[in-house]
Amino acid sequence: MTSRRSFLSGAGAALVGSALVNRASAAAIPEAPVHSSAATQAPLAPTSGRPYNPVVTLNGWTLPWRMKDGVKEFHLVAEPVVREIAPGMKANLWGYNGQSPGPTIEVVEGDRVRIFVTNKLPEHTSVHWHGQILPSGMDGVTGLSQPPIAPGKTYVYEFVARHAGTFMYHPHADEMTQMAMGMMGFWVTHPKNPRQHAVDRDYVFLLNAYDIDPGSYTPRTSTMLDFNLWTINSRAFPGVDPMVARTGDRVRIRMGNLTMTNHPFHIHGHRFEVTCTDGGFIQPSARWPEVTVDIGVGQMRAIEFIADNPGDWAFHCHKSHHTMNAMGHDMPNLIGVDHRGVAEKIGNLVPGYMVMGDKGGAMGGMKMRLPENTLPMMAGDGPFGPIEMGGMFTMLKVRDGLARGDYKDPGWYKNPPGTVAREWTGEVPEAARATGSTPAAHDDGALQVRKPTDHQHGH
Ligand SMILES: [Cu+2]
Repeated sequence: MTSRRSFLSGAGAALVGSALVNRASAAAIPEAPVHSSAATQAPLAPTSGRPYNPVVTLNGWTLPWRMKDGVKEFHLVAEPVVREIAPGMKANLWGYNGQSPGPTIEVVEGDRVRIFVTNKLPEHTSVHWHGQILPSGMDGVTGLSQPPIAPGKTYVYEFVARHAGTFMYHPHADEMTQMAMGMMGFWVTHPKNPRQHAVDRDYVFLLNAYDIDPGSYTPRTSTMLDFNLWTINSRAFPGVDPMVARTGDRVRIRMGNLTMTNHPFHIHGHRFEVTCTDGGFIQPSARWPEVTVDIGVGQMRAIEFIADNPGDWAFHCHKSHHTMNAMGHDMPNLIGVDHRGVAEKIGNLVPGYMVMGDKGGAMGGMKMRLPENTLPMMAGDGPFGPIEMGGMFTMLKVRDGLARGDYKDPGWYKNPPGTVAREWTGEVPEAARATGSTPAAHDDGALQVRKPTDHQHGH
């Protein structure tokens, strides 16, 4: 009886105590906003702290904060999420605050930042603030700079964002698994002076890759190189939103690479300069023009250009396998093989079988039967037919007279009359061909074609 009474009073005390703790912690820890959609959200204009020009996260969003005694407070929740990779395919990933990648964090040079990290994963985690110059104990490397954040626990990080630039965050805990599951987010530290490095439109995204077997939902986490989904912010084209600009806008695109290989990103119709890396902004005198920038593993690059060429321009990784979705890999090469009737016969035995490089790459237009939850290898539809692209591909859409802050997809470009490549219906002269075996070709020092069966002639 006595023990029962003391048990009850003890339990009551514990209840009162935990209620107090909950009230206290509600004040101590800011709310953790959650986002479930993969649509690009409007830039989040700052409502407290120093002014800055916000970025636009492609198919993502910026994490709201609260000011507390002059400190910017954020709350990240590491948790399992469902991400739509593109219409028709969803993946079971891990991320932050409802999505993978997690929300973009935007602060201003000199800000004191406090970030609460709650772990709702089934295993321990940590967060590393890639590129930040901070105290060693805030660097987020499990075992080296801090103990692991156990499931259910909340840790707090605090440091000053010391220099303006382009950064990211990701776990330094069971990385092979956690990065392969999509745990990462973008971080932008804006310059103290909002006029410094100012642009009209500032887009950000991370490059990631997944290995999700056709017909399944969860990435294989032990894959080292042979990924089958190459993604921009965990979206594959045609799931990647276009980047929109008004003619004459100065545009910045910031990209970070958290895959296992490099990605040479290429722009059409424009030239750019690399203006910022994860080490900070580059002096104008040290920049040079490019149309492709290689983004190495673990690197970030920001490019800038004037969008002075109206149109719909491809913007993509130049590795052709990285603009393919899952079905593009491990296919036999049957170019030149006479397979009349064969494809149909094999197709009956092997669903999804198709012939590559035949009939002018009919892949994009072919409506093949796919396993559930599987993207066609290249799927985008354009104004002139299938775009025959997937993966790390999107578009820059430049239009005259857009309003400032208008990021809506303007639809397809209306080309001025006479400016579209067209079929030639006139006479087609015979194409000149070099045979390579004429004496003239030798004398010119032109390309010599060695013909192994021809040894008895010449020489
Ligand atoms: Cu690539």
